Amino acid sequence: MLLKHAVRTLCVGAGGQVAAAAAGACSLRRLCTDTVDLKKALSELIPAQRERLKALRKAHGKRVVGEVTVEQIVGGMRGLPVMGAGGGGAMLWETSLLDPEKGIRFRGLSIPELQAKLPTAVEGGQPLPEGLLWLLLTGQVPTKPQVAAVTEELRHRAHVPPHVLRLLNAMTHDTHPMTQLSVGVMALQTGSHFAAAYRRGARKDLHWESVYEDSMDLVAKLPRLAAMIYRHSYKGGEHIQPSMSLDWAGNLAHMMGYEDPGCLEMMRMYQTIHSDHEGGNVSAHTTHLVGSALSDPYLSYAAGMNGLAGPLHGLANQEVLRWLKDLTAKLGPRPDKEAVRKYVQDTLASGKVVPGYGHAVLRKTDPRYICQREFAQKYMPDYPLFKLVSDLYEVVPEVLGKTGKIKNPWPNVDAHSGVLLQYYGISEENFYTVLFGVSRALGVLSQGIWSRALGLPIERPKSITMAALEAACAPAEARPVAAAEGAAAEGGTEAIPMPASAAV
Ligand code: AMX
Repeated sequence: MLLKHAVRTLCVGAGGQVAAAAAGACSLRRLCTDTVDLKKALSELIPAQRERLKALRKAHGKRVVGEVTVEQIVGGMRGLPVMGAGGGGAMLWETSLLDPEKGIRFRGLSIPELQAKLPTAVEGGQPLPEGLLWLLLTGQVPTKPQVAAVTEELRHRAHVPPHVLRLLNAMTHDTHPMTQLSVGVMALQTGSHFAAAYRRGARKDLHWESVYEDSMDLVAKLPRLAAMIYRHSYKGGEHIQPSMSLDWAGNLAHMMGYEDPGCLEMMRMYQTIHSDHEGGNVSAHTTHLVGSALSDPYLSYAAGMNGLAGPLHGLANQEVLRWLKDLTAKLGPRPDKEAVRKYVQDTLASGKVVPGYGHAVLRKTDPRYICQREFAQKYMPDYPLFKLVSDLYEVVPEVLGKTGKIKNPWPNVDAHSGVLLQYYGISEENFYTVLFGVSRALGVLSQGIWSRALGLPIERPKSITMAALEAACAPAEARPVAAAEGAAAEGGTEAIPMPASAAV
C-alpha cells in the first residue's frame, strides 16, 4: 500500500460509526491505529463485523421480520419485507440507506452533513469523493491526510492499458457512451486480481483482499476511461493526460477538457452525491447480484452499468436534457408557467414518462436534487436553463399529482444534473450517464468489498409462476383444484406449497 504516514489516532472507543450510532444499532468499531492505509483500516474492521453477522444469524436466523404480498412479488419486490423505519429491505447493504421521506444517508450522514464534515479541495468547498470512499468503506469520517492518501493511491493505480484505447477506437464515434463504458470496463478485466487469485485457489476468507485491489484499481481508472470515451466521442480523439496535482474528480473534469474551478467543484459534488443509493436500485442490485456469483468487480460493475443505462434509471439524466431541449425548441427559452404545464400534460398524454420525476422508494424531493439546486443558486443563479428547471419544480409535481397514480410526484437527482453540466459547457447529454456511472462505482464497489469480507452467499431468490400465486390465493377448499390446474397450465408437476429455501 502507498503512503503510510502516521496521523492522529482515531481510537475513540467503540460505537463511533456514524451510521449505526444514529440508528442506535450495533456499529463498526472505531479504528484503533494511526493509519492512512485504507486497506489496513478495513482489515482491522472486518473480523468484528464477521462476528456480528454470525451472531445475528445464530440468534435470529429464523425470525420472521415481515410478510410478503402478491403485489410485492409481481410489483418489482418493493418494500420486501416491511420492517421498521426506512421501509424495509430484501438484501444486506451496509454503505448507505434510503429513507423514503428524508432521502439517502451515507453511513448515517445526510448530504449536508457530508458537505460539512468531509475534507474539501477548496476551503469551504464541496467534499472530495475520496473522503466519501473512505467513509463508505470504514464508516469513519476521514482526516485530511487519510483523504490525501486515498487520492495518492488512486493516482498510482490510474493507468489504463493501451489495449483499452485501441478497443474504444475500434468503435464508431456514435456508439453510445454507456456502451463504450461497459466495453471499456470489460476490457480492463484482464487485470483482475480477484480472477487470478480465485484461479490460484485463494481462500474464501481472503477474497475481500483481491476484490479490494480490483475495486481500487477500477475506481482509479474510471475517470481516465470516462475522459477517453468523452474525447473519443466528441473531441476527435484528442486525449488529455491526467494532472499529477489534481484530485480524482478534478482530474476527471481536467481530462475531459474542462478547467474552470467552478466546474471542478461541480464535479466533486456530482461524484459524491451520485455514488450510492442503498442496494435495491438497478445498478447497485445488479452489481451485487453478479458479484454474488464471485464474478470479479469488473464483471459485476459492468453489469451494473448496463442497468444504469436504462432510461428509467441512470439514463434519465440524458432524457431530461433531451426533454428540456425539446421544450425550449417548441416554446422558447423562458416559456410562461401555463405553457410549461401544457407541455408536461402533453408528455403524459403521449404515453411517456416525465423524466427526472418520480421514484420507486423516495416520497419527497430528492436531497440530491436539492443539493444541486443549491449549487446552481450559488454558481449560476441567472442561467436561463436553471430558471426553467426551477419553474418546472413549481409546475410538474402538481400535474403529476393530479394523475392520482404516481406515488412520488417530486423531482429526483436526474432532474437537475444536466443543467449544471450544460452551464460549464459539457453539452453532450448522451455522455451524462457515464458521469453518473463513474460515481456509482464508489458505492457499489465498496459494498462489493464488504460482501466478500462478510462472505455473503450467492443471491438466488425463488421465483414463482402466476398459476402458483393464484393457487396460493385461492380459498382453502379450492386450493388443491387450483393447484392442480395451475400446475397443469404451467406444464409443471406441482404449484403449491412453495419451498421456503431456494436452490441454485
Ligand atoms: N411520469 C409519468 N408517469 C410516471 C412517472 C413520471 N415521472 N413516475 C411514475 N409514473 C407512472 C408509472 O409509470 C406507473 O404507471 P403505470 O401504473 O401505468 O405503469 C405509475 O405512475 C405508478 O408508478 P410509481 O409506483 O409511482 O413509480 P415506479 O416505482 O413504478 O417507478 C420510476 C419509479 C423512477 C421508474 C418512475 O417514477 C419514472 O419512470 N420516472 C421517470 C424516469 C426517471 O426519472 N427515472 C430516474 C429515477 C432515479 C434514478 O434511478 N436515477
